Amino acid sequence: MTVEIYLDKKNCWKTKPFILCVLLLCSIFWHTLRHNRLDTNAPLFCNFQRSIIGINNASHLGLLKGVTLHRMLYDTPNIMRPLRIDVLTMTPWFAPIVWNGTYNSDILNAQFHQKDVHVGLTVFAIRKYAVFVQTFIETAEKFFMVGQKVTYYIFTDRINDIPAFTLSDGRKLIVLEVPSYTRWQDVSMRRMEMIRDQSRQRFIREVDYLVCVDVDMRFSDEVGVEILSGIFGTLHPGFYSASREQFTYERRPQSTAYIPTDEGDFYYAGGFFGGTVEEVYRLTNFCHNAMMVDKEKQIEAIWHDESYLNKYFLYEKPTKILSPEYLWDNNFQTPGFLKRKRFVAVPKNHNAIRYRRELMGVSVASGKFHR
Ligand code: 4GW
Ligand code: MN
Repeated sequence: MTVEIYLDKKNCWKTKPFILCVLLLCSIFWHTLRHNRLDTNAPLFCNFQRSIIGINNASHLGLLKGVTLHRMLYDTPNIMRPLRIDVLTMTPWFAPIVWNGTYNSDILNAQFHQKDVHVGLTVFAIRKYAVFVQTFIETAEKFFMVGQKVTYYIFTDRINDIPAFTLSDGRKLIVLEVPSYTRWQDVSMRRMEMIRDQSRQRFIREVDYLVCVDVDMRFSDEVGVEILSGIFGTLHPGFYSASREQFTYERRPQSTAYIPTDEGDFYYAGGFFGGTVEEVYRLTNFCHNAMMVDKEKQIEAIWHDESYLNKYFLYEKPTKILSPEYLWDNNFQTPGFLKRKRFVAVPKNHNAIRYRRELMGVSVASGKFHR
């Protein structure tokens, strides 16, 4: 069937504005697709190459660069010799668990360099937690994603307390001013909402992967691209040997974070998760919405954002899991299988650094590590 468009010269002035309108609408639609791919209702597109517009369309294949092959020298993998026999290195859903000795950084770095990957590291420093920023950034410069493109995003209500840093090449730091909350539980939980909002507004245009961590920490060994994957979580250092009934999941069925005692894989830590911007958006959007549903019902999950994170990971399984090497606390005795401590809790004087007791929703400030 052919469609003929007949333009009557006399009435042409009537159709022209119509065509212009259609063109304008098309261009607005196109622009929205490109820049607002994280709209809650919009479909999510694969964003591995930011340089390429994010719609799966055969015409984009033509924009892909040709493949260049690089020779690499390293020890051959041996089928008869597993790299670790003392710990679980693969989940039943085929997600690797990252331990020292299970991967080759040279291979991984080469792969990620070829893809020109850009990593965002988000951290919150609200109120007195601003004091942790200096050590956090200084140690990250030594150990976090060395040689990769990195942007630090510091969310704070105290922009004047964030010191200036000299950063290595390819790295930058962005301070995002955010409100503080009266209750400390909200300070911790609202991180989900703020990461979600910035994913949509900023991160999706600026980075490929996000790594979201606590600030009261120091890097003390390498944390590199081996952690990156679609969506990853970290084994909590207090629960790697616990049974599923012992995990401190939310156990009240009224809460959206509820997990029954006959379910659960691992107990994941709230202080270290990440993935592609799209996947982190999905996770943080879920957690924030679940918290809001609970807030309406005047219920709050036992371990706040960590409980909602554990609920999400139970049904949306992480594609990679970081061992406790990536989130350690020296209050625990070092087990024999722990070969490296890459990211370690900075001891804090709870009375000096945390909210005053009368401001807290619970009677005593108890760290999540000491239950
Ligand atoms: C009790 O008074 C508080 S204050 C508990 C958390 C507080 C807090 C947390 C804060 O005042 N300011 C702040 O920026 N945070 C952020 O939330 C900060 O990034 C911190 O690392 C994260 C989680 O809190 P946390 O490190 O104290 O939690 P745990 O004990 O599980 O490491
Ligand atoms: Mn912490």
